[in-house]
Amino acid sequence: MDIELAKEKVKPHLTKERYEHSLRVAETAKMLADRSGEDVRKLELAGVLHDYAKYRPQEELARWIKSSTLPKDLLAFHHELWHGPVGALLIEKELGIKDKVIQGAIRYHTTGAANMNKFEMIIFLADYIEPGRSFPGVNEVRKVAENNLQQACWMALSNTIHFLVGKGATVYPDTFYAYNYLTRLGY
Ligand code: DGI
Ligand code: FE
Ligand code: FE
Ligand code: FE
Repeated sequence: MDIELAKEKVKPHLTKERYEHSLRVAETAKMLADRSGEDVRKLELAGVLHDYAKYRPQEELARWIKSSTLPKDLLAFHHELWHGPVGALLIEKELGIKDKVIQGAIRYHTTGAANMNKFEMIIFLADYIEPGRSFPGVNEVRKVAENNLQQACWMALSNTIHFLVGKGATVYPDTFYAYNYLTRLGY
């Protein structure tokens, strides 16, 4: 799909702020792609599309999880985690985008996953470090992301786990798997 068409398709589903965030994620992903060898056009598309399902009603998101092959354990965790996996499904059903690489990156953009590929790491990180973000520690992640995607992902995952545990929230297993995987690699 052409990038301008993707923007048109996404826009009515998002708030103005969320749409602008999505454009910044796309730009940041392009920047991170520089020396990665990844397909820049595809990364831009994934960035534009990554929050496609963000504002679907909770009941609709839950229905898609129940009626698809998506993991049912998602339903026992915070509904904020549902828009990635469901978004990956809906861009195929509603927009006809069947690209498994784009779908994988959208699916895991919130939780992360063990053994993420470079494309998935770039979208995961772009969502975390786009210029509109101001999490504590985000500047350190921005700096590291310029040279080391795996280390930057490890930092983002570690920050998020600390943040969630700090407020007594649950942490989805994929977030731990992603963290553990990169920790074992030495990051
Ligand atoms: O959709 P966005 O707001 O752009 O960002 P996102 O899809 O990364 O959502 C992130 C939020 O999800 C963040 O505030 C933390 C929250 N969250 C809740 N449970 C978990 C979680 N994030 C991760 N990685 N793992 C969880 O288990
Ligand atoms: Fe998101
Ligand atoms: Fe994120
Ligand atoms: Fe996002």
